[in-house]
Amino acid sequence: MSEPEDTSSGATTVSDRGRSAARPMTSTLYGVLGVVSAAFGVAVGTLVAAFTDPAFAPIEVVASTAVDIPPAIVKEWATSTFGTATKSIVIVVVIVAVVVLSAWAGVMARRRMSLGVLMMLVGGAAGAAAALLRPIDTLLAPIPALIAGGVAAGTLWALVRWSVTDVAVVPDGITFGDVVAPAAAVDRRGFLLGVGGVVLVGGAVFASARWLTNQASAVASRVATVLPRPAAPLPALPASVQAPVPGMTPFITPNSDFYRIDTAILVPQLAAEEWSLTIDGMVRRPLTITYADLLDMEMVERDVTIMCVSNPIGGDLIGTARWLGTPLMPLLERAGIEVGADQLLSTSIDGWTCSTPLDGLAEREPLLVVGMNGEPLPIQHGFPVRMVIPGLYGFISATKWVTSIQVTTYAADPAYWTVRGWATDAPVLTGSRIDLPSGSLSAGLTGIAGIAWAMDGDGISRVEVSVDGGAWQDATLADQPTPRTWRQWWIDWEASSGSHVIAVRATNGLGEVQTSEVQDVIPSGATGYDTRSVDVA
Ligand SMILES: Nc1nc2c(c(=O)[nH]1)N[C@H]1C(S)=C(S)[C@@H](COP(=O)(O)O)O[C@H]1N2
Ligand SMILES: [Mo]
Repeated sequence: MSEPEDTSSGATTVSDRGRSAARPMTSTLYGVLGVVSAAFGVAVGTLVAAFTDPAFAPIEVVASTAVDIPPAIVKEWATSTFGTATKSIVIVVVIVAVVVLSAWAGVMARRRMSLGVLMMLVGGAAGAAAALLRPIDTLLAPIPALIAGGVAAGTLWALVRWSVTDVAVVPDGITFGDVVAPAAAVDRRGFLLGVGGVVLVGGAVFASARWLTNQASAVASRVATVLPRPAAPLPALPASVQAPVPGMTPFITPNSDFYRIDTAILVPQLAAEEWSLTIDGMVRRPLTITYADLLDMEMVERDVTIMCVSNPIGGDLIGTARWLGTPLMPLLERAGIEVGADQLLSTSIDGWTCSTPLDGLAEREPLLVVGMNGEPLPIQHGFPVRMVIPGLYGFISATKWVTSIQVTTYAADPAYWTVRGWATDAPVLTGSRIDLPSGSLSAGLTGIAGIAWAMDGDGISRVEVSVDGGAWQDATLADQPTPRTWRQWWIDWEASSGSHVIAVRATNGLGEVQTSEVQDVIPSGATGYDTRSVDVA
């Protein structure tokens, strides 16, 4: 197939077209290919190391050995000069060395492909040698560096093949008509697609490696965490908190069944040793504490029910746990809140923000929590540290993976959900839910049972049930260890065959009856009675 002739100018020739399209494949471009190939190899090696031991990642392992090799005197000088930054500085030096050497390998590939490829392999072997010098002797140690070298060599070979085409090149300064020897020219498409593709895939590979490594360290850190005992441990809960109806929801929600709500696509992975919390903003003495500092503070246990504002009527975005943590108020007092502030803006490691009203905060006894039902916080519930504030919906109180608390104003710093139309002041509304009966039912005596809550209304004082629109009857209340947890209730019911509708309503400790007015979850929580239709056989 012949290309369509450009007829706009009689002077245009095929050589002219070649002249304008072809650029020489310069040493610089070869250098770029070398660097891109090496970076890709390092990314793959780092991912491989993430599955074995992140300490064997190619850059890490060379830097670690480099730190160990110099005589003590140099090391001492470096540490006193750079302090704890020594390791990071060595890592930067190693990265610079890899860039320079791989650019050189790329340039060598211009002369002879095998030379560039060989240099990449030698680089990998050097990394492997550094790995073998590590005190941890396992044959897995050199593997990431060897793979990195192999991948870099293969990538260089492929990239050069895609980037180079054998078109005659007219070097600058030579006018048309001179005799030009064919030389390597850039295949622009091949070069850009090749480099672009490798950079994209390499970036994704490296990001996955980093994520896996952090995950491993958060998991390891959680396993290694030993929680302190509270000064005054809570007694075990009496059986009387549980409604004695078979199949009833457990009073304490097991961690594995606890609802999870957050905006995180990947659950943040934060090791306790890497965690710190800063309290600043409108305070007289900003402060930062570490996990060890936190564990040294007064530890208390509290049974608290937390709930999501998005919980629909009858929904299950509510759960009760025995939390272990330290009271937040003493820390805020230490920082010294200035007049004029009206909210705490807490931020998680992944940048989610949460507004908590300062008004009435102290009475709620807010906690910085480290333990949940006798274990370190599960990672998805906020390990290493989260907030729990009784009586406020989670979106304005329960920041997981919390790393910063800024004392500020609503006007200055609106939070994540505030700018999306949700309320700033959202105490938990008194509510109730029917849990039983569930599933198929045959006529006879059975139990109706459920939960009711008023964490912001001094607990539950009464629960009433109505069947088929009949009179409200008082349900029996299970014990409630504190007004800050839900309360279970039950009632006997002689079920006759046919269809029935059950409704429930609760009264809080202040004597206020739950509202029957139906309202959606946005902006400050759903209202209305929970009802359940049952078919009795
Ligand atoms: N970092 C972070 N913390 C967060 C959220 C979030 O999106 N990110 N969501 C909040 C909301 S809306 C609720 S209801 C609770 C839920 O806590 P849980 O997942 O432990 O049940 O966490 C709160 N803490
Ligand atoms: Mo929520």
